Amino acid sequence: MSTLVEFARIVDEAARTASAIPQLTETHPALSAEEAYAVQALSVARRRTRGEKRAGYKMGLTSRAKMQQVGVSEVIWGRLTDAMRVEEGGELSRARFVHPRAEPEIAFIMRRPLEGRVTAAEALAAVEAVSPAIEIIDSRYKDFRFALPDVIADNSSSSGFLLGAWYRPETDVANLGLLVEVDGQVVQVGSSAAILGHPLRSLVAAARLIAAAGERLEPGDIVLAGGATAAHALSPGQFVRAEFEGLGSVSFTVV
Ligand code: 0L1
Ligand code: MG
Repeated sequence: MSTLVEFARIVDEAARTASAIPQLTETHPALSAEEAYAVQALSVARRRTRGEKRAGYKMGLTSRAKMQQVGVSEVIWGRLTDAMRVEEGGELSRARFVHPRAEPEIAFIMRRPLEGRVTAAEALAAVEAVSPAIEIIDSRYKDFRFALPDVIADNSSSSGFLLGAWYRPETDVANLGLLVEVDGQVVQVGSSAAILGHPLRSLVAAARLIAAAGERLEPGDIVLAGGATAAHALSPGQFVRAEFEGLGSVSFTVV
């Protein structure tokens, strides 16, 4: 069995059983980003064989603060499946994750295919609607610590997402104020402009980066544009609510 196939099994099992694992780069420091994306594809293929369906993509490390934290200047991406979706206003089981965190995002749903190097106008023309969203990230690595190839292999920490109401694609999402509350206390305040200066830039990057892996955005795909604030750690009993200027709110309870 090749090393990449074995790595895919390891990260997939860690996600499936909510078990923390050592970083892959501890034993394989030369693991490249390209190899890590191959591991990601193989691990998501394992989910697909268990019946999970393609739901779209997530963009990660889209804010300067997060890039600096991991020491990179390029955004990363991961794949979404239908099993990661959590109903807006519903419950999120803490037991399904290793150390989950929530971050407010803007989501796009695609109307037309989008592929390769595109302009912001071309990207917008391919969008069916935009919505406020929350991403649940969960690194499967011990202590939420990893090098860039580790996190890419681990599906860029993708583990869950919630979507709010859908709005027309021309809705201005460039610089919307937003906040995250836990049990009524504000824990994060920010702006959608933290997402690469404009969430649409993240969609442009998604089309380009995904094409490098031989894939494209398809009609019906959801694209999570990236975190607009730091991610907040989740514990059972919390009621989490993200409020977006002009777009309403997205909420869930951790059980
Ligand atoms: O969605 C994100 O920006 C997270 C990407 C991976 C890094 C992390 O898990 O914090
Ligand atoms: Mg995110």
